[in-house]
Amino acid sequence: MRKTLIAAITGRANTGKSTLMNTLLGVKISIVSNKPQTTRNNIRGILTKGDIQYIFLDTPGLHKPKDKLGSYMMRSANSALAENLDVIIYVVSAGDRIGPVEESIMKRFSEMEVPVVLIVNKTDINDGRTVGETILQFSQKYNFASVIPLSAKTGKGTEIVFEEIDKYAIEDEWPFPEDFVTDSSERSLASEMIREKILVLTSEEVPHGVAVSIESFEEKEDLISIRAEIFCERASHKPIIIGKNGETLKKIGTMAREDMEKLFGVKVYLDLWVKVKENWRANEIAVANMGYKEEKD
Ligand SMILES: Nc1nc2c(ncn2[C@@H]2O[C@H](COP(=O)(O)OP(=O)(O)O)[C@@H](O)[C@H]2O)c(=O)[nH]1
Ligand SMILES: [Mg+2]
Repeated sequence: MRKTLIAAITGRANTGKSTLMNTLLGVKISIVSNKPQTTRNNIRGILTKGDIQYIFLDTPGLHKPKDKLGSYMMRSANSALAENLDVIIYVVSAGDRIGPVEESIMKRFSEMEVPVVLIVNKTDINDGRTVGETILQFSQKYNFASVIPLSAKTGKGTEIVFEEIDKYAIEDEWPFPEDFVTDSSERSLASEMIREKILVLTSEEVPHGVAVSIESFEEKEDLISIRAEIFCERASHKPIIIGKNGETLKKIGTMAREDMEKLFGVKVYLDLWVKVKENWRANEIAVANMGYKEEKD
């Protein structure tokens, strides 16, 4: 008997939602960085294990949007909660306090008829007391279906997530083939891998103003040849991304290529170009042109 389980992963920025999804899947499809607002789109991670096909929705962190890109991200995060979910996975970091973002999300949960599992993440860098206090605080505010302390980064405790969510799976045909890990296109995965390296290797406003566009993606027998353009929102950001003697751009390319080769299982040739598109994040049309637009069937 085949079952499916649709789970949205939600919570504020930087709590480890994408890390958790990658760990649960056993493969990295969603990018991770120590900067808030790394994830811009909802990303579906798919895992077929035993008789269950899990569909995890990784979402942008909930925050107060400051520009058109931020508004798009919040619409994505909110639309995930409007889907036909079997369970919600709410991720907080151990030590987090309940602020307005948490208040409003828990209020939203109370208006939905979906079980919510609370994940208290980052147990590897917090002591038991901090973890305990976080559990206590959040449990007093909302009646969670279960509470799981774990480390998404080390994987410790993550197997319990399956034990807790499996019971919400419903009898259904699997929507995706058994070996699918995501329904994101290879192009969009490639562009995300590049963006992740820029997030990791540059700082302050530079990475937040970056978008990556895949200009060509050619699959040859045992090689994928990719040409990508990196758009930054200020002329002054361009030399930062390129770096002294082109070293930063070279590093971005090498690291992104290694990730792609792991994910695609073939050699990748990557050609990167840096361009400037002033203030694109503030402009609705530019944001949509960068690929951040609502999916329409
Ligand atoms: N120490 C520790 N760091 C974590 C853990 N999970 C995520 N992180 C880090 O927290 C930061 C944000 O992670 P990310 O998955 O991008 O968070 P998201 O914004 O909620 O998707 C990154 O630097 C991760 O490496 C964890 O369990 N332990
Ligand atoms: Mg994320």
